[in-house]
Amino acid sequence: VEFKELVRSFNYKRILKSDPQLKILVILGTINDKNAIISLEKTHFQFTEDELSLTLIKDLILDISQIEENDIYYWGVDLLKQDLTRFPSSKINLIYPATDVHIKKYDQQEFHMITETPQMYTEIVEPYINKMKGDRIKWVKNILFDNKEAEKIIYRDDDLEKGFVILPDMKWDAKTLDSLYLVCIVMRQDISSLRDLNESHIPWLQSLLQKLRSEIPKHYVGIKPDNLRIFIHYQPSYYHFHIHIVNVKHPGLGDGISVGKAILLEEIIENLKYLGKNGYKNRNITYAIGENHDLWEMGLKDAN
Ligand code: M7G
Repeated sequence: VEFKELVRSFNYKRILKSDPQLKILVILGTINDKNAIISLEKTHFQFTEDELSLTLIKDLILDISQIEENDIYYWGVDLLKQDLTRFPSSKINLIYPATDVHIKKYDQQEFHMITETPQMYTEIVEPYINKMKGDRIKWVKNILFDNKEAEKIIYRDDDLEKGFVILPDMKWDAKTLDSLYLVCIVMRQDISSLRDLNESHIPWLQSLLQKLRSEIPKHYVGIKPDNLRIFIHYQPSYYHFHIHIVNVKHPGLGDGISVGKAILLEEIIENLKYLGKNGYKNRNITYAIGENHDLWEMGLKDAN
């Protein structure tokens, strides 16, 4: 079924999240009696300098309703010219059918900083990760082995051990360079998370990092190698090793690039030099976790 048709048959249940700063609204509902999540994110202004200098401002701002004025100050709301290709109103994401894990992730919740010890990892987290590796990462397998999103891939190395693909992240509108957001997914399937990295991976990670910095600027004019913030998440939502690549000027969506969630790839490589052959399995790792995360009830809440 077509995306548009699915969205049209969405029945509202409740608001999961409404963020005035990010201008994001996430709504829970149903489509054909199955749970669905729609998120709307207001788009960034895409006018270029050239366009602005050529266009009359009255052609962009179609109407204004004044709120107040005082001395030399005026404020109000306005109606901007909209157009699905050039000036869309918002970016829309749909998850359908949405699982409980999806719903809980977006829902309001309390967050806590916890320190995960190696023991907590083996007793609580590792069994959970193994359980989460099936259907939930189908989209990853689709990209790697089934030509999904193939035309969007900007770099591909099919080597099953060393290879990886780079493509636009689902969070990105695939256009606004200021919010450039790419994801790099590795071919190998033996790394579920940061915990599986050790010193044997250093040369591979170094060459991967170098490829990211050399390949991406070739595809996005104006982006320089040092404009890329390159990091991974712990805990990630998906347990197949992947890397986030974001324009350094983009403050990120929500907690996506916060400390306590995002770790620079450079930082990881540097750490691996000192962590020995068990790598990140040996360390305490401190991060933020929401009470809705399954790991919270599974034992992380009793941890600290
Ligand atoms: P994560 O750290 O596991 O989870 O990153 P997060 O969603 O909490 O950040 C997974 C990354 O993959 C995120 O940046 C997602 O937006 C992105 N992503 C997720 N899915 C399901 C897709 C997809 O189907 N296609 C693409 N291109 N990106 C996706």
